[in-house]
Amino acid sequence: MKRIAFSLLILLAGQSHAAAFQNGSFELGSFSGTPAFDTIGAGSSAITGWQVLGHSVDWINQSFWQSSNGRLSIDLNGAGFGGLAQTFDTIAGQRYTVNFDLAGNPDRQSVKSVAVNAGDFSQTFLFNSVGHSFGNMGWSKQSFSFTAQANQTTLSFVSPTNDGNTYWGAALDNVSVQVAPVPEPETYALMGLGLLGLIASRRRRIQN
Ligand SMILES: [Ca+2]
Repeated sequence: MKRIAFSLLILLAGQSHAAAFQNGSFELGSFSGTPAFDTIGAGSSAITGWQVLGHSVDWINQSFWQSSNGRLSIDLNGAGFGGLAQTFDTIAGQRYTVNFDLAGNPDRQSVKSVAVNAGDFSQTFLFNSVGHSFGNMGWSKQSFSFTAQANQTTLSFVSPTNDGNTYWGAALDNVSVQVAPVPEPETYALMGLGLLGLIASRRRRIQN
């Protein structure tokens, strides 16, 4: 009985600290709506669940430019190079898939870049805003997977400060995080074969 009560306590304690990934579409928070975008400075938590990094970001209403999901989206460069980060609960060693929609501020038609980090994953994504407009943003679907290194993971999207897009950055919307699908048995078989090959080549090297 005592053991059950203790287990329950652990379960409840775990739940009270739970911070699931949230607000991936940037619809929640204290958006003023006047004018058609808010410039949100570093350290602000106006956008529910997200921390603003770098200088600032613009939080943009669909009356200014087309969003990809819901009413609001992000220009990662506000009044300077900015970024967003969110920390959420993960299981160490578990693989997750992140999907997001990427575009770029068409007011300055150029290639936008965004450095994306989560767990063991780090990559710069590019979007060319040439030929796009506020009414035709050209939102593109992006996806990657990462392995959680701890029981919390920080997902960040940061504008590199050297791409010349100071006030006209990459645009972001519709971020989601899901547990990655388990690989098919065939994939495991291939991974096993690869591993056997590696062991064999090691053995050869040791013998030589
Ligand atoms: Ca949105």
